[in-house]
Amino acid sequence: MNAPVKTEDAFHQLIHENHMWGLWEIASQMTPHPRPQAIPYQWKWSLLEKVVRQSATAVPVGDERRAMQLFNPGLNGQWATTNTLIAAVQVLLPGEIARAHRHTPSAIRFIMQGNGAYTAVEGEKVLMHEGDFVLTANWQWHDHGNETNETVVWMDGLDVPLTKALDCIFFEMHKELKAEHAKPVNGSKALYGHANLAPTWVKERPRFSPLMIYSFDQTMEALHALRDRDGSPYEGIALEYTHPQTGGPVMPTMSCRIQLLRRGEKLKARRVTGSSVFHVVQGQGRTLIDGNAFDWGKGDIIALPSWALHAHENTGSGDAILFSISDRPVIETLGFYREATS
Ligand code: GTQ
Ligand code: FE2
Repeated sequence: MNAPVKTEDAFHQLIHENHMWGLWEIASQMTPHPRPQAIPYQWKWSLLEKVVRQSATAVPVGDERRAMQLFNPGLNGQWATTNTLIAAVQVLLPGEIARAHRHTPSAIRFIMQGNGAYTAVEGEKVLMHEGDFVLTANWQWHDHGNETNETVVWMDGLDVPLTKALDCIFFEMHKELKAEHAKPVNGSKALYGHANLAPTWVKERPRFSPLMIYSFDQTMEALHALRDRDGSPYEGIALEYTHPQTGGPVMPTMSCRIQLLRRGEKLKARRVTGSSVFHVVQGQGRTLIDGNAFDWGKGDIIALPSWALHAHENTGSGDAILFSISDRPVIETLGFYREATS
């Protein structure tokens, strides 16, 4: 090892004053492996529920959505749950409408509570029920409405921090409260929601999945059809929601998954490049992340930074089901994907 370079002299003062730094001063940033600023962190449903309930009376649903954004404590107040993803919990009371708008960050929703509210995407009402997974891709008009008698709560996931890092954020408010809902209700499900049967007259091949809703019934059917398999030693019976035309991820920036951990199942530890956010759909368990135990139950949301060693375990008396979003498609496209088991 060479002796450390002295950096407090007149020469270094000169370069710093003129917005220059020597590589010898900052070389420690070229770390041997990722060192995320985001930390592993868990938001418990008991807390989320209280906050969501209070938000419903504390703030009206005005032009902005009533969505509680989950800020990672390691990211100094940035609008980010991990370095690339933001997760939020949104609540819509009976009769409420969230104004139509569009933005370049892509969004997904996972319905936590309540049935029958809608997101209208590009003029198509998508009716949502518990456990459904819903898409609002890059630059698509969307408004949310609750024409039912129950409060609905869902998790939002967006690629906001990534879009911001790339300086590609655009946003536009619609001049109307509701965009025109001219298309058939749940039309994308009729067109693309039947495995292995695709409409021959449709020529568009969008970069995002043209299927706007993946219903919980179909998801559970798929998981249970595979419950006697070994699955992955790291993820259990894990399925990716796919783009029906390409078989790839639902969006260019986000991969979304659902995984079943059977009673007593204890998965092996692994680290991967890229960050994710988990949401507990059902059951109880424990995830060890870099040596810290996170005990989870239904409704909890957990941030998992890049390269954190993690292992999931079902500690409950029945199945456990985890939904997750990650930036994997970006990582893979750019050639950065790596994994390690220690
Ligand atoms: O529901 O359209 O959590 O635009 C953040 C930004 C939700 C939404 C969020 C949004 C939305
Ligand atoms: Fe939005």
